[in-house]
Amino acid sequence: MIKITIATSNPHKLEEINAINKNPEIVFDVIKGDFNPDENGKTFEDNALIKAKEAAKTAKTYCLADDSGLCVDSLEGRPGIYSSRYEKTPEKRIEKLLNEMKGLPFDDRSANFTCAMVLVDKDGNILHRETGKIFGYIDDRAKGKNGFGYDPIFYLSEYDKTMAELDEKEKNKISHRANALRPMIEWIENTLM
Ligand code: ITT
Repeated sequence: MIKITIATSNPHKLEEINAINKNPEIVFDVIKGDFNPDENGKTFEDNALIKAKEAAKTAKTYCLADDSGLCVDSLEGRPGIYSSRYEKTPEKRIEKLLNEMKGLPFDDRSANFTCAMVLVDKDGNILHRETGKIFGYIDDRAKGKNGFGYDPIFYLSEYDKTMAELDEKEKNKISHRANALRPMIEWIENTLM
């Protein structure tokens, strides 16, 4: 069995990571106590590494960090790495983004969720990195109750639903997080087990 600490204060991430992982020999646990490192990197990858290294200082296990966000093409990639700091609450973040995009036609509403993952050893040395994406569009209003964050406005034309209207199983098959975690788990199975 291999124990991996998830370097996050966001309980949704642990839930989704546990749902995506199909290997019972890999056990994910969340970092204990307050966890709020200064995410002052310039990319998702930089910020994932900051979180993973910080977690390793106290966890003393393998640590996996997920830095993720929503990148809107017509806003030059914003909110991007600032997704969680765009406004104070998830509802206000959605409202701000919808206002910024008011009146833009469908073709100008393309976006992607990106998830950068980095795995470090107990001393904070980088072992492996993966990045996953999912492509969609920003809807003109919020729909659905599942998931978290910007899911209610992330529209997937192949389902004719927002990410928050998909059931959790479906989201965890196709999400940016799944697209990063699946190859990460494969690497762990092939290299550490
Ligand atoms: P940690 O830094 O402690 O992991 P966080 O929520 O602040 O928690 P990030 O810095 O990676 O995490 O910011 C990610 C933000 O991007 C998150 O708060 C959401 O607003 C958004 N986001 C990430 N993944 C998402 C998803 O699957 N669905 C909807 N929104 C997502």
